[in-house]
Amino acid sequence: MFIDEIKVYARAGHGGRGCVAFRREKYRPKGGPDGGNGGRGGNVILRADHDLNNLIAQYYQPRLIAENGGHGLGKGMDGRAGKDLIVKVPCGTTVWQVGGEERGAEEVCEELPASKGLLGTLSRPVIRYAGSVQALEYDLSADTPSALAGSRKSRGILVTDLLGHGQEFVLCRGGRGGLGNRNFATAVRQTPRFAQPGEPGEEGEFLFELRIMADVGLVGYPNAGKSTLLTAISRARPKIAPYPFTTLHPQIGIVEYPDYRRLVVCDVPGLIAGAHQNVGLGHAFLRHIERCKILVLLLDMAGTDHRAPWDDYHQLLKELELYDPDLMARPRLVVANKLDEPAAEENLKKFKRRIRKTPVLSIAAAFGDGVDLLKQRLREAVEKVEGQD
Ligand SMILES: Nc1nc2c(ncn2[C@@H]2O[C@H](COP(=O)(O)OP(=O)(O)OP(=O)(O)O)[C@@H](O)[C@H]2O)c(=O)[nH]1
Ligand SMILES: [Mg+2]
Repeated sequence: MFIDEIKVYARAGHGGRGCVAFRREKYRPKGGPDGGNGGRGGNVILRADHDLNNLIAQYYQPRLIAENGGHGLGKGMDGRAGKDLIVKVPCGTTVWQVGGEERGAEEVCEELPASKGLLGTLSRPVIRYAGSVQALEYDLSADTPSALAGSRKSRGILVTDLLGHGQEFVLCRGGRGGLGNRNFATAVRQTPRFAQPGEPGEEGEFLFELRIMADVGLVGYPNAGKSTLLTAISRARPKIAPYPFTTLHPQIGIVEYPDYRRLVVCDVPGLIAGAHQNVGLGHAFLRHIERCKILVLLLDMAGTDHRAPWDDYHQLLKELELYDPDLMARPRLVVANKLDEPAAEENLKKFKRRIRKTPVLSIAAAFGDGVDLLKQRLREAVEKVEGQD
């Protein structure tokens, strides 16, 4: 199963209660207050991991709840801190806060109800969820590809975008532990019979959205031979069949070069006219090409499905533009496939005549013809993009 979008509930651990206790010991009458402090609650931390390629773990475990802090105890014993919950997510995961209107830090402040025997209010107001505050502080331009920033429709409040392997983000902060009664002893109040309760941990509902971070995105009509090409240039073995929509989920392949340079290539399901409006397999998978450094437009030059390649070309560009106009600025290679078929030669001539300025690379993916040159071109194009960054 391939999951690229999932809603989760996250809650950090609550802080432990402070303790009300008095020292009892032989020969030490009225030993004074010695209630320990509560431990802090565990944080919910997201960590990007390049070994993962989809959000299946969150599909099976959509509630991310960190451990609570331990309560304080007598004899001055502090509660233990709650363990942080580290959640691994694939690189390229964007986190949105959902299910709550945008709130400022002041508005989410909330005081604990006063209760008998406890310190009525905390000195610091409790913040239920301060995620929106973190989101505001997050600098989009710092580590997000410029092509991404601003191009997406909002899906809530953007909380974070995890790109590089090992990048971490504290999604929900654990509550602080309450202070034990020994902290409240003064010269005039030597037996404080109250302690602080712990703060609640932050909580919220979030949408995790994965946009695969590949170097090259393969775009084309169904049956154009995208999966065949991926098989020819990498060790990936996606399903190949002579009917449309064989590929239902994005597939990843690694192209290796003799000098150990590697490129990540992403084969997405076929695009058809109206895909941006959810026709065919829809536009859900189109998000996976948003972060590709270059795009390969693969055309079936033999017209096996009785379509003209130049119509396909214009339609593909139109769909990409309608989905996200920024994609038009992305460097792209136009590749003509199935050149082994008799009709392809003639079509290629016509195609080149109609689309004059665009260079076209011709291959026969099923037979490996022209594939080495294509690999070279892919590398050059990717390195050019990387050089500009
Ligand atoms: N003659 C010829 N057939 C090819 C070539 N490349 C792919 N095919 C055939 O085209 C058909 C479709 O290939 P796929 O690789 O599954 O196409 P796809 O673009 O991944 O299709 P979807 O996953 O449905 O979007 C298969 O029957 C392949 O054998 C080629 O270079 N020459
Ligand atoms: Mg395919």
